[in-house]
Amino acid sequence: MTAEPKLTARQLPSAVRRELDALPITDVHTHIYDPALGPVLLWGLDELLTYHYLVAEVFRCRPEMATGDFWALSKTAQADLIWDELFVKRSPLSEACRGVLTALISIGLDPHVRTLAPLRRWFAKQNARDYVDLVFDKANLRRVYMTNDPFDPAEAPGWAQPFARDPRFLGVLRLDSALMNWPEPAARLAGAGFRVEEALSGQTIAELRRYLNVWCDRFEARYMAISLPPSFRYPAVQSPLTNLLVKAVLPVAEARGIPLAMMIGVRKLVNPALRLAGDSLGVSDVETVEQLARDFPKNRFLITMLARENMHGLCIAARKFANILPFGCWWFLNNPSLIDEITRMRLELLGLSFVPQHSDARVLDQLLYKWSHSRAIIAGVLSEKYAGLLDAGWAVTRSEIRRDLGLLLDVAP
Ligand code: RAT
Ligand code: ZN
Repeated sequence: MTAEPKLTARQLPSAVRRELDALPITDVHTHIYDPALGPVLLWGLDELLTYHYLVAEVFRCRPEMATGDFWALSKTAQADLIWDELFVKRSPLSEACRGVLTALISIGLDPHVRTLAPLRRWFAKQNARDYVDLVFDKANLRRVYMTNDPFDPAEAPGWAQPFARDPRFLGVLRLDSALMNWPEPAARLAGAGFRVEEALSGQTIAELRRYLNVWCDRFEARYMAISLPPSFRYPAVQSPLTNLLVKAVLPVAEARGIPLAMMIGVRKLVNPALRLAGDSLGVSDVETVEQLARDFPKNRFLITMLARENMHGLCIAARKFANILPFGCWWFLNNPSLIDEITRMRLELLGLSFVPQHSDARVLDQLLYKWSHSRAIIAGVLSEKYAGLLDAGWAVTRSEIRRDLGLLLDVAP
């Protein structure tokens, strides 16, 4: 048997790139759905163009446009307007715009059009199930984690009856609708048959745990997830949210052996008129994450934060607590320059013990660009890091690179 050849410095970049392109990825956070759940799975041209990242950008081109006038348009008319403003009248240089081009080109469509009619004709011939296969194949994905919310009116009907699950779509119980802004969710939970009261009595906590277990069972949830404001603190005796997390969520997560994903740093609806596009960010408290990890050593925490300023602190927290797993470059951090910086920093501080990226795709088609853009950056950063090993006198083979990439991007946390 001949030993596997060691890669030279010249061979490294293309070897890393090829291995990463060939790796079927596990996408740990998306907003796309098993096609059996019906219309909650968004896909196609008009959804792609009315993505809230692009909605925010169109208002920058048309500051005089009343938000109400935009929302009054049909989805098709909104997409036409976005195409005209962001792709026809100016070059589509932003990351969200570039993504649309990558997505269209990767399925063989020519985006050099002034009106969308020719592209719409192609999409009109597709059906959701076949399109899922096409996108998974082109983006080379093994599986994606959904964001499942029992109170989402678009999603809930799909779960009313059992159905044959597509094993590529893993369940995640999203907690925001049951926990945030307490006591608002109390009536919602009570309406769903859980005997909760506004006061956090023993019965309320017990019933909330029952809710979590019922829905983790129904979704076959691989983790629970919540998005949190920058003001989130633990310990915080007076905070209903912190109390609910500590008394209801963490015990259930521990008993089920599943992690809790905390996505920290969102300031919801700073501009409510922009709806989904109206959220902003703030610097969050890394000490809170450390204290939770220390006080709940049997729980596992998947953590992502929205502020660039938190990225270094989160790496250090993960070095101190093995039950913290940093994941992804979330939302406003999902841009090439920032993915490059954050991935570099995480590799330097954490080796291979983090999840470099998730897509956060809200529209199936976005998987086509979010992953190809991220693969390119991650491959570039890794090539440099392997080159550093060669400089130090260490040898690297293709199969070692393949193994390492799997540890980063094909994990089911
Ligand atoms: O990135 C996004 O699309 C955000 O609107 C959110 O979905 C965020 O990722 C979240 O899961 O709360
Ligand atoms: Zn998300």
